[in-house]
Amino acid sequence: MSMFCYQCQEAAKGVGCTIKGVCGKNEDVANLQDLLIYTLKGISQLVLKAEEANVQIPDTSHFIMNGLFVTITNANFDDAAIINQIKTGIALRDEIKAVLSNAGLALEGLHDCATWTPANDEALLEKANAPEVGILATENEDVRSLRELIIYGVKGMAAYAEHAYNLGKSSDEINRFMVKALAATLDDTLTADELVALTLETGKFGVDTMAMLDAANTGTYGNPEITEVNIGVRNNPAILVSGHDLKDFEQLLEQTKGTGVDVYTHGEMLPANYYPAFKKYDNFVGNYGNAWWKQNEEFETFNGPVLFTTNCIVPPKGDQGSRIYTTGASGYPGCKHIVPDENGMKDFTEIIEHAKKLNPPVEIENGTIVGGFAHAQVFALADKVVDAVKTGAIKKFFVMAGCDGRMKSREYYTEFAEQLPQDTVILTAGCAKFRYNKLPLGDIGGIPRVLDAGQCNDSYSLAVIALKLKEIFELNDINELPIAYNIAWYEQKAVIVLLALLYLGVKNIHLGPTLPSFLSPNVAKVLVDTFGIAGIGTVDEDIKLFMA
Ligand code: SF4
Ligand code: SF3
Repeated sequence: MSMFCYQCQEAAKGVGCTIKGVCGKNEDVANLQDLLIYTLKGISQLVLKAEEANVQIPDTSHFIMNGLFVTITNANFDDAAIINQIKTGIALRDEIKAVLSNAGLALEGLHDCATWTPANDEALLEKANAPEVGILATENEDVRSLRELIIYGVKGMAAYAEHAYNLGKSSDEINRFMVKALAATLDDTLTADELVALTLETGKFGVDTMAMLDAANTGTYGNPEITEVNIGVRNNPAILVSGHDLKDFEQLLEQTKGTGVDVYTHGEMLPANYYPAFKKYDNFVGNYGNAWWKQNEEFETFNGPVLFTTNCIVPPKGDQGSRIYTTGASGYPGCKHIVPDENGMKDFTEIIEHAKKLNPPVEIENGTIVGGFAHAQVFALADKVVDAVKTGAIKKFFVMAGCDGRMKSREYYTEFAEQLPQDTVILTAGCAKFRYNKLPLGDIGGIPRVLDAGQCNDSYSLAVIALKLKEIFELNDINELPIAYNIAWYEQKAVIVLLALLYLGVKNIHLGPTLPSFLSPNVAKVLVDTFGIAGIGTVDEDIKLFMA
């Protein structure tokens, strides 16, 4: 076996990718990502030592956050970039060790990840392939399952924390938790019960992180509002922006102003259309295309350059790579990566000049879609929504947040949305929405039957809405609300969203299209017994079950 990865929903054969990732990640990149996580664990162990001894050390929080983010599915395929990050990590780790030694601390009992040092690049690559570095190094499958569940949750948390960081918001408690969680995965004395408790604590910090990002996004760009988003095109050269980072999006809009170059969103950037601050740019045209996995096809007809601010990247087809740019945690070999200056400002001139030389996008759809139903907008409609529930016009809400993906079995979600009774409303967030946000599902007394809160992190809005309804209806338990959860997952941000919902006490979540490969039978049983987590069945059966 040359690699082992089972962190996403498309893990080969529902077990794990062992030769090459279904995502396109090759064995070198997979193993280097494992080594990067290994390096972060070593740093974490030292950070905890410094904390215990009350010794001041260099700040590691942004490095750890970014390192975790780089390893998320479809974020970064660039082996050279990951090697650099590992080297920087080792240097940072050794700097901390020097500070601790100077403070008179005996550095005993450290894990190999905190002591191992590569003599050269070759040794580094060799280490990446070493069995002690990979996921399978933990032999007990239940312990491995819990450790990886925690790590994937923390990866999702780190991604959201980095977007907030880019907008000037961070939290010492959240940063500290990431360190604690990473170090805990090295601790062989922890029992399964303690790891389960840590999993729930991960969910708690997931809620805090999403709340922090929500405050950063809405504090900077205003509260998302009901918006009709144009999905057609104009006849100007244009740039397509994908990923989740709003700060990057704002900087690109600023720099394209008055250049004659239009800007469109793709995939998870669609919700940028809902923010008041971006509406003032008249070169911001709307959204082009669908979820991430259709990008090869849709980038072909878009014609212009594409900027990835985060995941999900699909390996470019043909010469598409020549007009793909990456920034932040994302990366792809051969694609130009744009780095910020010391003030976080990025120069997008090259992309803008590139766009001017290319043809305008070809129209693949036209008309509009509606979205912008984050918490503030829904609260503004609260009277209407509450009335509709009281009169029985709305019988049930379905939270269908999460991710989309390429598996055929995801057609389930389109059919499920189509076949839901007319007196139900879908609450969505994340790229899962592309399975049903263009269906003519109508409205209930003016309330659209699909309410899109935004990106996957805006699942937080859906939780805030649920908690508000619980308060309005004076219920004791969030599970007494007429809300069912049928969530689609793909990558690790969906893992933190799931853990956050579990922490908030939400029960009976259905998760599909398949349950995570990284859940061992025993760990899956704990989730089923304690939280009522279930997979999906057929559309008919599931609708009957949910409506009963
Ligand atoms: Fe396979 Fe998913 Fe890992 Fe890619 S991220 S290697 S598809 S399990
Ligand atoms: Fe989608 Fe990648 Fe998860 Fe942010 S863009 S939801 S899959």
